[in-house]
Order: sequence, then C-alpha cells, then structure tokens
Amino acid sequence: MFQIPMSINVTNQNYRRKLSYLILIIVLVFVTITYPLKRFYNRTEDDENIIPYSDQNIDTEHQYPFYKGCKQVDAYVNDLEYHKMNATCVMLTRNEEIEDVIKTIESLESHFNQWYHYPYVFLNDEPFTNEFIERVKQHTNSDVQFGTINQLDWNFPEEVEKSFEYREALLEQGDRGVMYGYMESYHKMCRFYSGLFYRHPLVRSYEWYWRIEPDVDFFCDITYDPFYEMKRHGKRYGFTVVIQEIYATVPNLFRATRSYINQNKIKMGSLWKLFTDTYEYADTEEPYLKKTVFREADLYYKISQKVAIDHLVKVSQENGESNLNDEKNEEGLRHLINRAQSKVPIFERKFDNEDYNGCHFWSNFEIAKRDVFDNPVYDNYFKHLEKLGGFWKERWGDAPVHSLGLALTLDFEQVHYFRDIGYRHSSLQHCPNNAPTKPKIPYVSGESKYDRSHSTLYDKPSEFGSGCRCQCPEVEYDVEDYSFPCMDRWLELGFEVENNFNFKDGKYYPYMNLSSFENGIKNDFETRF
Ligand SMILES: Nc1nc2c(ncn2[C@@H]2O[C@H](COP(=O)(O)OP(=O)(O)O)[C@@H](O)[C@H]2O)c(=O)[nH]1
Ligand SMILES: *[C@@H]1O[C@H](CO)[C@@H](O)[C@H](O)[C@H]1NC(C)=O
Ligand SMILES: *[C@@H]1O[C@H](CO)[C@@H](O)[C@H](O)[C@H]1NC(C)=O
Ligand SMILES: [Mg+2]
Repeated sequence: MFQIPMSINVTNQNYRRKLSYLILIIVLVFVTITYPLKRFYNRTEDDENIIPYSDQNIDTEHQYPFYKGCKQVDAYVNDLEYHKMNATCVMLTRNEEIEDVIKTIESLESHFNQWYHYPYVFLNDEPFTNEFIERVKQHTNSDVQFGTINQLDWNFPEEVEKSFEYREALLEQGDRGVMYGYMESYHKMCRFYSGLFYRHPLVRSYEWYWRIEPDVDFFCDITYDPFYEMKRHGKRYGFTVVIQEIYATVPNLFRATRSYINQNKIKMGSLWKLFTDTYEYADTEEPYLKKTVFREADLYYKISQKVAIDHLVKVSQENGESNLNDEKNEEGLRHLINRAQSKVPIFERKFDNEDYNGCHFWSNFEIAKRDVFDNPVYDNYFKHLEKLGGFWKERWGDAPVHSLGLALTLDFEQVHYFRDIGYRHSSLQHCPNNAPTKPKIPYVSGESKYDRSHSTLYDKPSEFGSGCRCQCPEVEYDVEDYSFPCMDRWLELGFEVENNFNFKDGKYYPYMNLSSFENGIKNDFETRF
C-alpha cells in the first residue's frame, strides 16, 4: 500500500515556488493556444508586460468596429445604398433633470446627431413642463416628442403597493444597503425599462432606438449611422459597457429566469454563454471533475492534478514503497493533499447546473432594434418576472433583466460592441484610442454651432485605435480594461465562435474531449521532469 512519507525533502516555500511556476507555465501555454488575448485586469506581478485590451487589436471574425476612424459624412449619406433608418433616441427622465438632459443632448448632437437628425422621444411618469419642453427644443433641430407614462403602467399593481410586504421589502433592502434598494422610484424605473418602454406608443412607432440618459458624455465623433450599420451587419443589439452586477440586487433573478426557460422550453441563443457558466462544460464521467469543473481555466488545473495523483497511485501500487525523491510523486502528493483539503465549492446562483456570472450590458446606453424586447418570448419573460415580484422584493435592474432576456433569443453574433464610441455614465467610462489618421478626413460641421474645424485638441492616433476625433478625459482606467470577468468573457466568446462554438438550441455541447485533453497533459507530465 501507498504510505504517506513523513518527511518530504523540500521546504514548503520551495514547493510553492515550483507550483507557481508550474501554474504560470500552464496558464501561458493555455492562453497562447486558446486565444491571443492577455487578461489585463487580473494580471499578477509576473505579467507586468501584459498590454491592456485598449491597446490591443481585439477584432474577430464577427466582432469589429463598423469603421475605424472618421467617415466623410456627406459621401456616406449620399451613397446610393444608404438610407436613413426608422429610429429614435429615447430618454426617460424627470422635469428637474433638465440641465443634465441638455448636457446629454449637446454631447450627442455635437458628436453625432448634427449630421443625422434622428428624432428624440422623452418619457416621464409625470407630464413634462412647458419649460422642460422649450429648453429641450432650443437644443436640437430634430423632431422631439414628449410622452407621459400612464400611472397604471408606471406603478406596481395596486394590491402590491398597498401591501405590508411591499413597504417592508423596500425598507429591508434599504437596511441591508442594497444599492438604491430603498428607493421606490428606482424600482419603478427598473421595472419600466425592463418590460414597458418598448411598448410605449411613441417608442413603438419606430423600429430602432438609441437609449440615452441625462448627464452622460460622448467623447468621439460618430460619423456613420449606427442604426444602418447594425442592420447591414445583421446586428440587433449594441452596447458600450459590459460589467458585473452587484449580486445583492438580483439574488433570485437567475432562478426566476431558469424557471421561465424550463416552463416554456426556451431554446436560448448562443449569447447565453456570455452570462452563464455550465457545470456540464466538460464531457466526463469522472465524478470529482463533474462537480468542480465549469470553466476551461479550471479544467487544465484539475486535470493536471488528476494526472499527477494518478501517477502517484500507480507508482505506489507498482512498487510498494515509492521513491520519495521522485519529483513527480511529490507533485502528486501535494495535489492529493490540496484536493483533499479543498471543498466542492458552493455556488449561490447555481440552478439547473448553471450559474449566472452577473455580467450584463450596461443598459443606460443601448442601440437596438425594438423587437429584441418587443416579442412574445421576452414579453412573457417580463410577465413571469413581474409575477414573482422581483422588481420590488429584490431590486432587479433593467440591465441584467435585458441581458438575460436578450440571451433567450439572440446569438452572440447578433450583438455588437461599439468599441469606437467613447462614453461616460456616472463614474465609469469607455473611451477608445483614435484610429490611425490616413487618409485625413476633414471635420465638416452639420450645424454651424458645432463648428470645430480648427480644433487641434484631439487625442493622438494609435495603431489599433478605432475612434474618430476622440478627446478622452484622463481617468485612471477604462472599463474595457477593468471589466473583469465580463469583457474577458466577451472576448473569449469572440474567439470561441471562430473555433467552433459549442452551443446550439439552448444547449451546451461538451467543449472539451476530456480523454484527448487528458492524454495531452499526461504526455507533458511524463516528459517534463
Ligand atoms: N420620469 C422618471 N424618470 C426616472 C425616475 N427615476 C429614474 N428615472 C430616469 O431613469 C434613468 C435612470 O435613472 P438614474 O437615476 O440615472 O439611474 P442610474 O443610471 O442607474 O444611476 C434616468 O434617465 C432617469 O432620468 C423617475 O422616478 N421618474
Ligand atoms: C416605423 O416603424 C414603425 C413600427 O414598425 C411603423 O409603424 C412606422 O410606420 C414606421 N415609420 C416610417 C416612417 O416608416
Ligand atoms: C475523445 O478522444 C478519445 C481519445 O483521443 C477518442 O477515443 C474518443 O472517441 C473521443 N470522443 C469523442 C466524443 O470525440
Ligand atoms: Mg443614470
């Protein structure tokens, strides 16, 4: 029988160093073979040279900016193929936010709409004041419409609002410090954007919309028509920021989503992979792996562990007392101890063998086709969520609801990352490098008040830049580089699509053939020392 040797002739430190080298090698090999991107956010001191995403070329076959750098607007618009789209800019807001509303309009007009003149729709749960309407009209030449949201739509059902549980739920979320949890109006806003905005008659009179908010900034010129390009490229939903939700706001959202999927036998689109981890990731009958492996990154470590332990067991069976100085045995032993000490992890969000990773597109910016939401699958999804009361029992945000809801029907390829659009909302921003500037496109204003043909303040161009005349404010970080794990996942998926995507009809296909994968690792192991 195998016996645990009482003294191992290496110090703990020595071992740790070896192990970290080993892991580093594994990670490096792994990263190089699977995709050429290096994670920036999660880098360690050893990875000082890793280049931030924002300075890399991250294009893949299906994901790339429609254009890099500026277009000549006149020529673009006069192209015979081009036609203006049935589209509008939509903002839900309150009268008292007028100054911030104007800031947004000026920014959007100056960087985009002075050339394209798409109309605006403003929505409010109260009537807009004349002052609000006049001020808005002073700041754009485009058509502007103002809509009031019916109180029956805006509020929760009367019996809910009258109930003790409703008040208590808001208070309790406040006490727990759930972000905006105590704010009744915020809950209503999230509910409205989750399930009602796309049914408002003013919004329904357009096919496409661009959602905007008060007090946001655009930093680059958008000299092409994003609606038209989306249509041309088969895209239906576009975003600028993908980020992780605060878990406390949505503890039961994923459970509710899974129950809707199960009841209605929904076959999700491949976008589902952006938001979920599956525990059926690897094709294996090995019980330990089945329980613990759900990401490619875990797979490599766990199988290496298994290979080393298998080796140890085999050697000890073959010659009773094993050679304690054999480094392979030593590694196996360490792994065995590690594995024995490690628990099968508990995942709070695991339902139906899946786990929501909390990622979502930030919905304060959306450019989309209205019917990505205005369709029976999504609409019934919203009704299902509404019935469960999560918009007040918890503080389900419209962003995670939109994202999971989109994934019920959309494939990854139908979503577009507007990498070239510089955008700030609250304290987060994404702002691209300017594209290389040849040929030089002169600035021609669409409206004289936006003339800046003599401006020289634009950021310097950069090799992999995509922006047009960006002026990015100096900030510590760009969300593109720091949105772990969501941007990483987004980019991984881009490469997975090229490498034969393993998702179809709402089901994962085992991505890894574990026997052949294991054989590869075994070979490495045997020849390594
Ligand atoms: N009419 C109206 N608009 C609201 C209300 N609450 C939020 N909004 C709007 O909904 C959007 C999101 O709200 P905001 O406070 O910016 O939330 P945040 O972006 O998540 O911090 C903004 O466009 C607000 O103007 C409300 O009670 N009434
Ligand atoms: C835009 O699309 C909406 C919804 O499909 C339709 O009702 C409307 O007539 C269209 N408007 C134009 C100008 O084509
Ligand atoms: C996986 O690989 C093994 C060994 O390389 C092979 O025998 C097996 O048929 C493969 N399984 C699948 C499902 O491809
Ligand atoms: Mg906001």
